[in-house]
Amino acid sequence: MKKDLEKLKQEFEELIHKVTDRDNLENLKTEFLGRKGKLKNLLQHVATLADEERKVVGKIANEVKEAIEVAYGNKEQEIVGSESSVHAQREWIDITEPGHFNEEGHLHPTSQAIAEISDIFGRIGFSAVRAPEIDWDYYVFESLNMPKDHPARDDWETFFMDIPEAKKGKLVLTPHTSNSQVRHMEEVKPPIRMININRTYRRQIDITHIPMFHQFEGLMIDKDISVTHLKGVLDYFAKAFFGPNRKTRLRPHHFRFTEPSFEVDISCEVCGGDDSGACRLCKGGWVELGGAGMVHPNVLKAGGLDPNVYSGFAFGWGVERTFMMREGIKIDDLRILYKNDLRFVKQF
Ligand code: FA5
Repeated sequence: MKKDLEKLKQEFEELIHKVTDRDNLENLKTEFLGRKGKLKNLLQHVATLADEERKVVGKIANEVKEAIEVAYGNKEQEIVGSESSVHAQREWIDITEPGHFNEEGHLHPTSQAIAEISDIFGRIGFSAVRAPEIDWDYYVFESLNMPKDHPARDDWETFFMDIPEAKKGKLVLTPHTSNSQVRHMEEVKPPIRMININRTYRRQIDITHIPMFHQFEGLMIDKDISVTHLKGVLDYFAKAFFGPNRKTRLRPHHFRFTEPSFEVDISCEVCGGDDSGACRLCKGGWVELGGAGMVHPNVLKAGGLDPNVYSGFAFGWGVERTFMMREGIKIDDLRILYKNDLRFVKQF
């Protein structure tokens, strides 16, 4: 039996040598040390041996069992070690390698311009308001002293909603932001300093016109407001937005809702205001940005204000045109702003 035990130990040691994974290791251990294993099997007649011999065999059996357990333990360590090194190799990361960054978007140039315009006017106390983008004919035209036959009220210029007329007329996709004027006067009493920036719509499309564009409307009303204040505010804006060397010019014009009315020009960034006509961009030193004027007495009345007490000015400029005239922008076709071409948008 001693020999058999020795052989068993040797057999185990030979077999364990070839084992490379946990499952086979466990199976081998069960095969030798399990309840129905080889060692138990070998020792089943030990009780029939004489006392002396039983002690010796029992001692050897314990030594064999211990040796098998030690060999098992060592193998287990070995397998765990090799498993973790395989794992480490598979999962290896180079912490010095530069990471992958998600591309960060940014605001569209028009939105950037809107934020900047609001901020510039905010600094001189103009509070931002938001008049409806779809509004009644009354606020868009009628209350602004525009007669029924005014060309802007024609279907070819303005988008009218296809729904029945109500008390304040048809519903209109606002073709300008001036609908904010009487709306604001109805809500707030002077002194008024407001800026309304919104989307506007017209039936126009070419290199300087788009059907959906943005305007910013400024309105200031108080006692003794004059053209000088208008000029001061516009100059302040031009210098803040375009830079200290730019100037504005008021050119006589006609709007139904202002009297007197002006077109506002900005000195050309390319020639710096050269009036010789040599500049290819502006042909005279100035570029038109929008309209302005002193609020018409009829508009003040529509807003519930007495024109003998109050006066004010208003202006309405295109955001896209204003942005386009910024130093270094050099956009020669306004439509590119809304073509969703990332190569263009990413430049700003
Ligand atoms: C008006 O819309 C007046 N409401 C402006 C105003 C307000 C005058 C307050 C007096 C007092 P006008 O139609 O000129 O004016 O448009 C003003 C500006 O909007 C233009 O100078 C231009 O910058 C911009 N604009 C007009 N139509 C378009 C268009 N289709 N695409 C892009 N910008 C446009």
